[in-house]
Amino acid sequence: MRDKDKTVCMGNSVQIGGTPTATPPAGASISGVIWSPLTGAAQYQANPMVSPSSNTQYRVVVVASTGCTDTDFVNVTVQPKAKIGNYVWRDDNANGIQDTNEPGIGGVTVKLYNTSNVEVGSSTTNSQGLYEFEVCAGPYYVEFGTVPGYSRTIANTSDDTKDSDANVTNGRTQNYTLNPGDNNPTVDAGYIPNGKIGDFVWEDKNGNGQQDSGEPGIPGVTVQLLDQNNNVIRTTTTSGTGAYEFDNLPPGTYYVRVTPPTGYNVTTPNSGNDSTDSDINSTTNTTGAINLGAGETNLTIDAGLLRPASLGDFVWDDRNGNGVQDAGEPGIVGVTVMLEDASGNPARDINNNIIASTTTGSNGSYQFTNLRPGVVYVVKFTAPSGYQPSSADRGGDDTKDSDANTTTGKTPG
Ligand SMILES: [Ca+2]
Ligand SMILES: [Ca+2]
Ligand SMILES: [Ca+2]
Ligand SMILES: [Ca+2]
Repeated sequence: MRDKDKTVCMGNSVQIGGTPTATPPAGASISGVIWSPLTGAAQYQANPMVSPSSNTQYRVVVVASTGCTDTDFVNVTVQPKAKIGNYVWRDDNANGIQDTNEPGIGGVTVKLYNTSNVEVGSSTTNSQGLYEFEVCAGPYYVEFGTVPGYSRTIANTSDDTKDSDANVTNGRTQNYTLNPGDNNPTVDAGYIPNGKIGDFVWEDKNGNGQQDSGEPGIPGVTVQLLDQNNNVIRTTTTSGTGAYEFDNLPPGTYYVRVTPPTGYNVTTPNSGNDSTDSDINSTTNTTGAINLGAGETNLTIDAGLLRPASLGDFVWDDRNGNGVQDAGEPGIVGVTVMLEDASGNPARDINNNIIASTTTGSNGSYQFTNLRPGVVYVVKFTAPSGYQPSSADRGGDDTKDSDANTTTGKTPG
């Protein structure tokens, strides 16, 4: 009756017996069964469950109502469990390989599934990063959980005994077929400490490209993080103090793009100390490539924005010749006013375009807008025929005096 023999995984139960096949003598019936070495009530059942800890031969005696007996045997073979493990580690150099000095990570959730996607075991790594499941033979896969502040490293790089086997996205491994008694300690997962990029968008009031004391942060500015393919992967806005941060970043190449709010332009980038300069290209509003290492915090990625300045305001008929705008002295219409730079060349605006000259309006007023803060502008007045500039900087009130040099017509006087 060898076909009644059974195989069972260590620790599991198996039913033995089947339907008793002994044929009782005519007119008799089977009155009972006695199994050994079972003890307790189960030994009188036709089909008891057994869970032997080693290979066991069970004997069954079938007793007929006439007192006749028949004896049979069932062999139960106990298969040892298989082991699968064993390591979760910190892949500091992000190469997907367990290198010397890269430590284990404790407390990581590890689950074992059968190939019907039923969870058959759950564990956490110990303080050395080790885990192990002991299971019956079969096909399985392992799922490694998430670790706050870490990303999974690349899987299946090379040497299976030293690589990571967890899919970067879902933490799952391939299927492994375990035979009785197998031990597979190659199922590992590496995690890379995440990094951080930040941190500041400010108004570069003096236009020097550096964060100077008294230059405020700009709140509510849109900041985007781009991956190495220039795809936007995150978007944030600056805080009330102009700060921003992208955290939990795996190592890699990134770009940061800032959208200047209406009325703002980008200041000159890479002007001096990197921790306090602006890193945004004024054409693309985007930084150069930022290569972020594993666990690296880079808070030097800042953006200085400029608000265009304006300049004016008045050409007047200084009737009493005292160089001061007195009551009753009218503006002069149609005076040509132009801006030059410090070298006497035509001045450029915040967008680097040459600024056209203007003429004073009906009340003698003029204004240049869209100027770049921090730049020296020289105002040049061309006196209409019959006029010449008053003496400059008289009367002690710059809001009411004349600023043009009497010979050149240029400021300062
Ligand atoms: Ca490594
Ligand atoms: Ca491996
Ligand atoms: Ca500045
Ligand atoms: Ca910088």
